[in-house]
Amino acid sequence: MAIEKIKVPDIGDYDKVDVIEVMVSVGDEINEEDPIISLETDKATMEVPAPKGGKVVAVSVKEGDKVSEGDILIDLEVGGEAESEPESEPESEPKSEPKAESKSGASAQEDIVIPDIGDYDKVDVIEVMVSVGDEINEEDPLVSLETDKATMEVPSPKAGKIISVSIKDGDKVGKGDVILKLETQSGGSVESVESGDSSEPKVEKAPEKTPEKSETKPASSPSVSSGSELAHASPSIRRFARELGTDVANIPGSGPKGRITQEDVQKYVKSKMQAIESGSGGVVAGGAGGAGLNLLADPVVDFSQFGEVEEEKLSRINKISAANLHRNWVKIPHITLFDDADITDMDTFRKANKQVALDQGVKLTPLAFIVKAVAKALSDVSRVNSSLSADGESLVIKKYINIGVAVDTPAGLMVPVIKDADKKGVYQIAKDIIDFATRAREGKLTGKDMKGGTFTISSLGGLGTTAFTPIVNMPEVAILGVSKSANKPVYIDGEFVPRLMLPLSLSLDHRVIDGALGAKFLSSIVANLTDLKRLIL
Ligand code: CAO
Repeated sequence: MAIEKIKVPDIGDYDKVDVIEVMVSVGDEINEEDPIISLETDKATMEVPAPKGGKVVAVSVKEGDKVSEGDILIDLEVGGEAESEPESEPESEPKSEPKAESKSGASAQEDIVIPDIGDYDKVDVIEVMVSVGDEINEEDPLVSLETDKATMEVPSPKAGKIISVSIKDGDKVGKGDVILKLETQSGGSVESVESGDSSEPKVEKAPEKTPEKSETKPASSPSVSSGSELAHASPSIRRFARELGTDVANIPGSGPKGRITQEDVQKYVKSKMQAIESGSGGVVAGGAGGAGLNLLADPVVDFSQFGEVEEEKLSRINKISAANLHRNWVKIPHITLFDDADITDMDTFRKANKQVALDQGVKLTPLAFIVKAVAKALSDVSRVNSSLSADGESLVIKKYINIGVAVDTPAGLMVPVIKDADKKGVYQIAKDIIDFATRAREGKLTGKDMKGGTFTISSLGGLGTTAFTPIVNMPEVAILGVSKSANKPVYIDGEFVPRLMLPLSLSLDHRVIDGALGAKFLSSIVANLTDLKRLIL
């Protein structure tokens, strides 16, 4: 056994690149090529694969770090003898493959490599268009590469059957790197073949990224699309779209950074055909029909003509949560139920224990009790603790109860998750909330802290509000909004008495939970908060 330090490989010209995800933890057994971390530059997202398999014994980076070539990522315990230079060479040279005998008319295997791509050293692979087993013709596109100035396709210099593919989306490649191994029928040279004699990669100008400020999108274009010249699509996808008689400008991309894939083109054309068949032809692309999501394009307004303005860049978290909230708002048919919980007794109990808790370093706010009450309600009404399966065919009911708590931070909203909330006491939950809120505000939460939630609570109780309509945090199916408690007159036994009432707002995914079940669940939370003794049942 030997310990090897796995470092950041050559990542081109970039220095101090954002770590957006760490995919391994101490104790993980990983295989060669398993992704270790995901990095993001302003132009691309790339994964760093493990150069060999082994057991992770230390992880030196976390999400939010910035790393450069040579920085240590993990310590890996690998089998066999320690190497004299215990540093991995992550971007290893293409291994020299046993070369096939050259027999005229017999099959031979050839490495197809990246041809001369001009002045570029390492460029991004944005799309690998072939897979093992594919039969390809000469000139068929193999990969699409992207520099900051151009997108280019590398065509195959020969016809044959693909035996193996050595690169994947997100890799960086340079002249001579092996793309794939091809079994050809003609035999001939078994040398590594630069992709095409005539094979200058086909270059297409990279999309201009900044639209004209004054440009106004036609009302007919869906807001998710940008103009043809702005669409993020490789030359072959543009050609494919043209062949089907459509324009990439109309097609929303589902690939990384909104890239348009072949499947996107097919889906778009299919939806147009269906619209035509159903008599609403053309509506999908916009028009006055009002069907579907034929939204008007966002208005482009020069606000400075009306007064002084200041532009503030959105943080990465702002942008990620905006995209998630938008999807959740559009895709989930929401209903929101409201109720007030009488927390008079709970608050008396909380206040009586506040100092005791403080002596143990715990600030006891109503939220810890609310988390506990919700955990109990989730175990009693388990359908709420579920997610729709990706194919929409079934409901996945989770046997664990992990409650996310929305935390307001200077960088935006974050949702750390209190794991196994049903098994924890109120003190422990309060501790978790303080720990998460502190780390969230210091930007120290890890990806793991925010994963695995089964339900979310968003509390504005410390700030105010009497009610609000929170947005369900997909793939969860419900979220509880908590507003500020207030003393209100409640009619009990023939007279009005002052009681401390806590307003609750429960938003539901109506595809999964109907109003009756939602009301049952909300009543259960209210009952748990009103009578804390229920929590020990
Ligand atoms: N009613 C009345 N008072 C409340 C209350 C409620 N529902 N909830 C909290 N309070 C009180 C607390 O007791 C505390 O008072 P004291 O300091 O006198 O004890 C005060 O309000 C502040 O509480 P807090 O906010 O520090 O603590 P918390 O446990 O209630 O919440 C956290 C922690 C991290 C959830 C909260 O600080 C936060 O970030 N909330 C924002 C959530 C958010 O933005 N949601 C998104 C809404 S939709 O976009």
